[in-house]
Amino acid sequence: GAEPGRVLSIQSHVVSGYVGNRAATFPLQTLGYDVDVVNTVQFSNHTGYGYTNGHKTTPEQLAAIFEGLATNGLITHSRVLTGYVPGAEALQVVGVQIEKMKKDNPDCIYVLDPVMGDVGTGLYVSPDVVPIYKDMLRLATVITPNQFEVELLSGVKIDSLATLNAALIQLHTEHSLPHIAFSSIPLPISIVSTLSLPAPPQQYDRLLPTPHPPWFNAVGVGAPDEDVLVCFASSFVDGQLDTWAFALPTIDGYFSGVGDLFSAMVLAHFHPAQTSPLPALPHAVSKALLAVQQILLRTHLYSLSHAGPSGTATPRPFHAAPESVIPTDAELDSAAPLNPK
Ligand code: PXL
Repeated sequence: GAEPGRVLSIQSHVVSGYVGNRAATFPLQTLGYDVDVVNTVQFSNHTGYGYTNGHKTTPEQLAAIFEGLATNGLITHSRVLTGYVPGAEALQVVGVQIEKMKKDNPDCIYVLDPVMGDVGTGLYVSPDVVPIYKDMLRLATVITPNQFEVELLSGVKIDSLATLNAALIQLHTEHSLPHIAFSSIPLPISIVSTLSLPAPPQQYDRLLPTPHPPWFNAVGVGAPDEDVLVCFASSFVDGQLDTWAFALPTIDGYFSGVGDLFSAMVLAHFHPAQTSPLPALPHAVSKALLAVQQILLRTHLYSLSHAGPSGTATPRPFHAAPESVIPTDAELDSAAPLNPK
């Protein structure tokens, strides 16, 4: 039978740095999950360096790992996460494995991060993976695409709230996809202020700023467009579409693996039966955004202490979030369930 605390995470491994499994495993472990790790590549470093060396796990090698686990009765995970899989044939093997897991346990929670590229960098996997991801969407509980990936999967170019909505509806309906957590797109504050964000319950005040949040003026930068990141979450369950938007102050700097941390935290905090204080998806996204924001803030401070304000660790200037949006350590502690079981 399925074991509630067990996660199977199928992503990249880098020797130096923290992306893929290196960004997902430890945070999941701190939340009490028992994480089984399949590495889709072993690279020296992430591909953002411009030079990377190492190996991709071949489709045969991936199939062998899954076979070994299955033969020993070790596939009892109640949650599965997939991220960077650069080749089509390897992705196909992963897809077959997920299909088996869902067949054996339809309640298995599958978070699919369709890692394919970014608006700035373009596609960074083989183009042949796109149709395979489209086919895998029907297996997913939650997907965590960025804007580039939503556009590729839906075929809709996002340049307004109307096209954003159309893209999300297309993905939900065409693939019977229940949940989408669309992580952060920079939006003009003029649009953000027209979104009807739900009034957050009291205990979420620091996680879910409203359209005119206290930090908006407190940041004191006149809120140029790039200072607001908006994350959209949408659920399509029993024919009903519900959407939520989360606005967050931007933390400037060059960070890698942020999407990988985000998808892992969405997986960790998604509890399907939950309805209160928020439904399962906005709850998970809220928790995930808080964790990501805290880790980025601390990473930024750490890089400053190493490199100095003009050092290379964080090349762009930083607009500190005001105290009001930074949870205390006590709040952080109480925000995370220590044991998901
Ligand atoms: O963060 C996505 C990612 C995962 N794995 C590897 C990467 C990247 C992005 O550059 O290079 C190896």
